[in-house]
Amino acid sequence: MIKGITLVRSASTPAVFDTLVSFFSVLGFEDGKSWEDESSRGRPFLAPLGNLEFVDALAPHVSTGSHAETFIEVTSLEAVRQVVEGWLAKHLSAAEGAKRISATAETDWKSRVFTVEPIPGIAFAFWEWIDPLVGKPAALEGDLVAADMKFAIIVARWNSVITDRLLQGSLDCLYRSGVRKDQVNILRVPGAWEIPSAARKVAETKLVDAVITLGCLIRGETAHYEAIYNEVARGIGQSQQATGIPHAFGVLTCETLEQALDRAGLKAGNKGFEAASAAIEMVSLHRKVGEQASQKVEASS
Ligand code: DLZ
Repeated sequence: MIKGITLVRSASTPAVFDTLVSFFSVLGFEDGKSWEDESSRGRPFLAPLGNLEFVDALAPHVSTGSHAETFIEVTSLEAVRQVVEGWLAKHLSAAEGAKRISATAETDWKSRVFTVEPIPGIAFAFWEWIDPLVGKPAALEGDLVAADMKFAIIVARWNSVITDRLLQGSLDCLYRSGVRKDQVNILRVPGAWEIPSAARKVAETKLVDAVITLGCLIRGETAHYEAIYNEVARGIGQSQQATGIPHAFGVLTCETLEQALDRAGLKAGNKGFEAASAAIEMVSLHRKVGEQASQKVEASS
């Protein structure tokens, strides 16, 4: 039944309102729907989680000097601090800015916190758990560090105006994640139909950590669209199962060329980038599962 919590804070003047809006706008909150009527205006800032917390006796102890009523939990306190310092430097003198932000301090509830007063007397506390896994269900997750990974990219020539863009997206993702050119083997095949065979051949060599498959089928222009699509998807899946090497699926299935363009970097992201990112994550996850298994074996022997 309960859906969300809105804490309404009235700003004492329009200038205070504008300052608070300016400050919160740089912090990465999701924008809510602004509203305005004859006598007032509002600007919501949305957070993924919220809770209303009553405290008996003392408020959470924060040894930072300012008394904050609003505590904002973050996942990268140092990065948030940099953004806050940037905002202070832009709006205040260095001496005044330094007075408005506290040092980052450890709390007695296993967290780190700093407070900041974008308006004198209105303090916000930003904090993060020292152990980033607190409150999360224990789960293994791959990360996106790929400096020591090798990839094959299988790219179909058919609809190359699309698949070339997917390839650029994949390479962009790999290079930004630390992969060097010599760690990427690009294989071109005639059309999507040929992707599974090439994917399997290269995966069987075991010389790559993952295979990224890129192609584009357009329903209106593809005879036996369903038959081709099903076989391509099945073949890529089978190659992944049979070889144990992660295969990322970047084969677009679109109604029109326009839709394909949107998914190849125009309006709806670049599916080549997403496929490469999924490939990196899966290689990382495979490695972590392997490490976990060998630690368990060591522990039991
Ligand atoms: C033949 C064909 C058709 C009609 N459409 C597509 C398509 O939309 N996308 C694609 O990647 N390939 C297409 N092809 C080519 C087949 O995938 C295959 O390359 C040829 O049938 C040769 O085996």
